[in-house]
Amino acid sequence: MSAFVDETRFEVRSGDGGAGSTSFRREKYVPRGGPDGGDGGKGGDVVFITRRNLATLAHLRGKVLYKAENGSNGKGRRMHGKDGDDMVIAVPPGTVIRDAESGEIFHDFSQIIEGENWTCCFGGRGGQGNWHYRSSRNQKPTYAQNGLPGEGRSVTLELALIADIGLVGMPSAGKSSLINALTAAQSKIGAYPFTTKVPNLGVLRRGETEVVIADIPGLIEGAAEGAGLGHKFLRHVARTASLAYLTDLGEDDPVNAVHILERELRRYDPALGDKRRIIIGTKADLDETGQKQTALESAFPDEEILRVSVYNRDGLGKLIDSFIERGSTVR
Ligand SMILES: Nc1nc2c(ncn2[C@@H]2O[C@H](COP(=O)(O)OP(=O)(O)OP(=O)(O)O)[C@@H](O)[C@H]2O)c(=O)[nH]1
Ligand SMILES: [Mg+2]
Repeated sequence: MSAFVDETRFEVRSGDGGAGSTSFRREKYVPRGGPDGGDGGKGGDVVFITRRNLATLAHLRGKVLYKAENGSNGKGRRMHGKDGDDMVIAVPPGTVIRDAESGEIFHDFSQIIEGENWTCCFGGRGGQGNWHYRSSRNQKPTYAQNGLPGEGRSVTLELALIADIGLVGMPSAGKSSLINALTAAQSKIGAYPFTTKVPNLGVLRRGETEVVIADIPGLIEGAAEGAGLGHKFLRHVARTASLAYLTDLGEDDPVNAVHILERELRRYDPALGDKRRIIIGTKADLDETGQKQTALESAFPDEEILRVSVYNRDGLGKLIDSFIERGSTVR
């Protein structure tokens, strides 16, 4: 399996236009033929295109320049030079292309669509051959146009997974256990923090409804300053319709964990803190008396709070109902 790459940078360059030709007819018995230089071919474009079978940017890693082909030069007998081939770069849906220097977004493939394309650099136009420059005053033009150069750009590609519900929580809150219980995902589970190093997607299905769930690495206080794995993975939940805040009912203070999470989300992007949310008390089997759950309910009286144990499957049915009801809102 290829490594998960969700950010990469490289140069792109479209092809130069081919030069127009300076040529004169050479025919038997016609000593001084007229101009017949053909036009140069157009340089190839650089085009990004979405492919749904791609899940990462790993296939683009390591190469520093993607260049389209140059147009060929024009030739005698008014022959047009061949246009250069386009450089077509396949990316997964969810890829954001930015100017590597300014950070400005050039294009955002924000929909799950196969074959959406965007031209990043247009190839240079081919030059006109001397045939175009003939006139009554100049029947022997020795001038032909050069092709226009292609354009170059430095781009950064970022992949933001597209999901309906994002699971956020402290390390070991039980995010991966939950996505594995709900979907066919096989996210790694471990009794140590930061088991999950890369985001995982899973699809929860009931009848016609599909809900895409994203499991992302754990967040800790100070993630915005880079603590733990930092908060860059939050880009993967930036576009979800809802967030599920997972808080471990086996811990001393599940209420405070929710506050810490919300704070870290807001520090990354205030809009994340404002997203629709559902609070899920995990590891309900460790809260035998229900005391932790009660604390959550009184701290967030107006919110939807669920309680789940992946160990004894307690509360899973209700949670599935709730996730399905939020439904697939992306597509
Ligand atoms: N008792 C109990 N333990 C659970 C439950 N769900 C998960 N665990 C345990 O909690 C630990 C952490 O689970 P993970 O699913 O890896 O947690 P995570 O939130 O994905 O953790 P990171 O990827 O490190 O952020 C593992 O040892 C799990 O077996 C549960 O319902 N009850
Ligand atoms: Mg995990």
